Amino acid sequence: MTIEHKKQSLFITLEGGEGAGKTTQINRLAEALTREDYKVITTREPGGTPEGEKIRSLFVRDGGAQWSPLAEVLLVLAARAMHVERVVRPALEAGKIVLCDRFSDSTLAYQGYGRGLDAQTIGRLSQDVLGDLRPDLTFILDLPPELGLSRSTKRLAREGLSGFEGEDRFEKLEMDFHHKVREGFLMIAKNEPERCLVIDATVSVDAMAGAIWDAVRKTL
Ligand code: Z5A
Repeated sequence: MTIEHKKQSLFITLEGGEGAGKTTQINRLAEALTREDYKVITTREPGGTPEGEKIRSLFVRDGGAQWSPLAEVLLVLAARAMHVERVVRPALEAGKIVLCDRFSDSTLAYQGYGRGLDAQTIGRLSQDVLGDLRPDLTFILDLPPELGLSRSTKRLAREGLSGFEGEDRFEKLEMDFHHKVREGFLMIAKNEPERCLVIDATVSVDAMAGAIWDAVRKTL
């Protein structure tokens, strides 16, 4: 017997500060959609392709690099160009639901609001990479940075990933930076309420998954 998968192309992104629960919620959402016979792919940025994962290593590891904000944008856009062309667009064209852990809102929140690069520059540089591609639905997982950082630092330590080889370059930035990033995400949500939904990330994993699932069901 062949299983008929439901065809629906939908691009959903999860955004938010460190340790907000994006990976946990993407996995929960992918399970829920798969149970309903949707074809789903999960992916992430920076990364999502072998080339993008190489850029990710440069980008998130604390190897002593002092990237300027503009250089950070160019790095993430190089990874995004590969990701959009090789993974996101083909999956959407094949009628799949794409669940992406961070996307273009992270660039505006981190390099724009966080590091101070102006939004026009980010928008101009992003134009050729994105074309007309925009997420259909974006969940902004919101929590105080102190709580998120304590969760992600514990996870990195548990997995033995802190230190020189760990993905902890951003975790090490000062608290003021993380507050600016949080405000940036909330501003993005305020400016685009039809696309973005803010999810309280201080509540339980189940409560968050329920709120996300309700919104996705309405969109399907
Ligand atoms: N970055 C950028 O600057 N510009 C860009 O354009 C892009 C990215 C695309 C890597 O991202 C870095 O890249 C990021 C921004 C920058 N900065 N950093 N670092 P990342 O997504 O890999 O980094 P992250 O946000 O630190 O990921 P994370 O630590 O894996 O967090 P998460 O995916 O949001 O959370 P999680 O892994 O699902 O959960 C973290 C821990 O909390 C884990 O132990 C869970 O079991 C626990 N958890 C999850 N949910 C809950 C709830 N509800 N209650 C209690 N505990 C929970």
